[in-house]
Amino acid sequence: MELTEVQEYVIEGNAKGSEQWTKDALAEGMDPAVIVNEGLIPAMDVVGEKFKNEEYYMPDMLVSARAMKAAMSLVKPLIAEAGGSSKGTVIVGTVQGDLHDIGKNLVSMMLEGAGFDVVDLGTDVAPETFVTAVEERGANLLGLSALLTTTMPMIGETIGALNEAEIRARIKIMIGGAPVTAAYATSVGADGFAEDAATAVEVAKELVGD
Ligand code: B1M
Repeated sequence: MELTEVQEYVIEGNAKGSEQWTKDALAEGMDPAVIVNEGLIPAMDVVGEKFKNEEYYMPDMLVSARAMKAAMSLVKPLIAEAGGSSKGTVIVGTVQGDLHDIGKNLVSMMLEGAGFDVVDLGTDVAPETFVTAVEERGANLLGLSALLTTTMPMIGETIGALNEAEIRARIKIMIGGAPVTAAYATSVGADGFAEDAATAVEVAKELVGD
């Protein structure tokens, strides 16, 4: 089975196609991580390019996102299953004002796969909601995702809210998302930055001292 086929299904927004292709690929023994990293993610990059070039509009991005999610829902349990005993609890969420969740969900999935317990707060998460979760969940790590240059400052706002609540020292913070950089992470006082889901696992392990 060719990975270009599932890429096409995602690019054209064919959720039934991407789901069936993924079912067949898994039945043939394809590695779920290969499906994600070499099939689904590159396809979303093409969708982003098309949007930038005004070949695609919002509805096109949405149907592609749906096709990606249909495939991801099949690989997620398999990646999570590989996990093993808990390495600690991670709270993850996309910052306030930002509705992008595909990357954040991938990071969650890979963290679960690596043996972390993940508490996913979803998208458009207010700084106070992160503060409450850190206070209540006893987590060792907080993961903040932002996909828009306009919502990136909410990472700094969230870290500021943790400082104000005097609980910043309780938790390590990892950040990521397409516009986020290592330099930005340093500038807002995050403990770590990861450019993709695989690196997020490495950084998370380092931050919790695994
Ligand atoms: Co939006 N969008 N979008 N969008 N969208 C982008 C991000 C954009 C780059 C497209 C473009 O112009 N080329 C652009 C942002 C420009 C900018 O700010 N610089 C953009 C825009 C402008 C918008 C709107 C403003 C459009 C509008 O309304 N005019 C709007 C904003 C809505 C909002 O959030 N308030 C909008 C809406 C949407 C949809 C809802 C239609 C949909 C999201 C659906 C969903 O997520 N459920 C959507 C999509 C699908 C995209 C693109 C095409 C794909 C994003 C994606 O899922 N990528 C995107 C273009 C692109 O990035 N190629 C685009 C695949 C995913 C696996 O990668 O999310 O980068 P990514 O995650 C990676 C890494 O970044 C990293 O690991 C992940 C896996 O490797 N990572 C972390 C992510 N979070 C991490 C956290 C970590 C560590 C690593 O630690 C905690």
